[in-house]
Amino acid sequence: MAEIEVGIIMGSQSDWPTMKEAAAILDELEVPYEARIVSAHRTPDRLWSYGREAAGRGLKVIIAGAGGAAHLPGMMASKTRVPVIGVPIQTRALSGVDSLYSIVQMPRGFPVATMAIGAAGAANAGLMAAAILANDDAALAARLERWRADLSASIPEEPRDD
Ligand code: RP5
Repeated sequence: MAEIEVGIIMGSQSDWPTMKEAAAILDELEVPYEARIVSAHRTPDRLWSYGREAAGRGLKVIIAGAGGAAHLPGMMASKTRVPVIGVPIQTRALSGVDSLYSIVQMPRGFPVATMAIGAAGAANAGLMAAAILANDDAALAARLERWRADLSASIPEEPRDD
């Protein structure tokens, strides 16, 4: 079985419907991944050990989704040199702007590659992770090129009345 190089982590079970969008893209592109609940606030020790072990376990990219006071992506970035892609979960109270601001405004030295709020951001996180891995994987690069070409080909030139 292929080595797992992508970790999808999220602050809560309630984030999974959004984070599944990243998983679905990775499935389409045949990129193996693991998915874990790792909360910055509720399971800080789990966050610490995940971050401490990430590089040694061979992870190449971490996709981290969290909502509200969304400290998971930034804290993970502070704990590992493995690139972290942040996904702001769309919250009910503040529509995910809280999540976005919590994730995007990192201090110099500890970057998080922050995606759009919600499902589109999660899907793009999957694509971003695949693009990073594709730099060193010609077969994956070909699958990603095909995926992008198929998407372009699916867009009609003219709008239609439904
Ligand atoms: C964050 O709090 C999680 O990432 C989630 O988006 C949010 C709400 O979590 P639950 O109360 O639904 O478990 O830590």
